[in-house]
Amino acid sequence: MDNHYDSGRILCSMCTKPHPLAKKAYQMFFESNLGDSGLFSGSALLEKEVVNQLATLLQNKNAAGFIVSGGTEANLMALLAARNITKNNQPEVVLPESAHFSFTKICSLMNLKPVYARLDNTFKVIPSEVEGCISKNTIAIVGTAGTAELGAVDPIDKLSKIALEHRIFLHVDAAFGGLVIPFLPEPKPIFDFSLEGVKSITVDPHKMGMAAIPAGGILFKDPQMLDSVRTETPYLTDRKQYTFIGTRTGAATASTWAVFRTLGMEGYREIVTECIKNTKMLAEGIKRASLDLLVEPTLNIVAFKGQDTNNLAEKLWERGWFVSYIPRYDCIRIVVMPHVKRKNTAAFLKDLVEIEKL
Ligand code: 0PR
Repeated sequence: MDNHYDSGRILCSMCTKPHPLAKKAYQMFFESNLGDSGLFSGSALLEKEVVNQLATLLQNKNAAGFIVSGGTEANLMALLAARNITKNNQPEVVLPESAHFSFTKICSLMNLKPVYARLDNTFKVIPSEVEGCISKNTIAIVGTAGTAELGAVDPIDKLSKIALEHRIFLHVDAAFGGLVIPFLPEPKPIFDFSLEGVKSITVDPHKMGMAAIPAGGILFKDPQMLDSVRTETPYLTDRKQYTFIGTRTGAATASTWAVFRTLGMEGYREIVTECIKNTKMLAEGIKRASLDLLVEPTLNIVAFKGQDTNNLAEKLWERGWFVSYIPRYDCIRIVVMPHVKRKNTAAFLKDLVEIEKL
């Protein structure tokens, strides 16, 4: 009953078909448990190397972190660190209205009060609104580099300044954008550790990294920050654990390592360039069909509205196109992942025009 990315019809997913070598590496490391890393020191080394490569890509060779179960756990680790470092009895976190729903879960779990900052008409958070949301209880500010719904990139440079001025932890959720933005042509938004205020970044290999699930990534600017999320494990081969999940597969990390090694950063650039080209063609086709784009795409995500958008989404599903309908903006969202090829977007546009004519 499962759908497959190879059909080219999954237009609503931020995951994709893993690279062929991701599969091979996953199988080779099938038994590996990074929760007891002394037994699997090879896997632990691969994790270190992958984290170092991500750290270099995100402009801070000294950054430290882990390959975790996904963006949700990565964001959780960031806010846990921020909360533990800051120490406050009534902790609050300032989030853009567009923040991923994982933060709703995290706030509930950690008893954090979310304070939402408004967006501008390009769906990026407004820096002055963020500043206005700060109180004496704020333990962190979050910015998103590539929102799940529209691929918008918040003005992280401005958030960084605000965070420094108020001495508040800034976490960047680049779960999706972290492996897209570095490969865009200039001028591109700055969102990484080159901004002094950025203290942690989520970046997920199981999204645009083409690694096998579960491969999320969390990086901290300063390795000492990890002390704040350390748990003693008195009888394991390694006497401390940092990740929230205990027993965790080394296979997804091995798959990430293999894809990084095979594609290299140039390989990723080619894949992102192709996705962006395809995104632009799709966006042009949607405009030609007299439908309204919500916003010009920054990343490989297109969002548009029809006369009756919900109904249009249903018709597309009936024809086997898996698109997302986003109630908040009353729009259809398409994520142009590597499995979505030119021929698929062309066929999609043909069906879209036909449905609109009926
Ligand atoms: N932060 C951002 C910006 C995200 O886009 C996501 C997930 C997360 C955090 C959470 O990551 P995990 O789901 O890895 O914990 N973004 C996708 C979304 O919610 C996840 C997804 C992927 C959904 C594939 C559907 C799907 O088919 O849209």
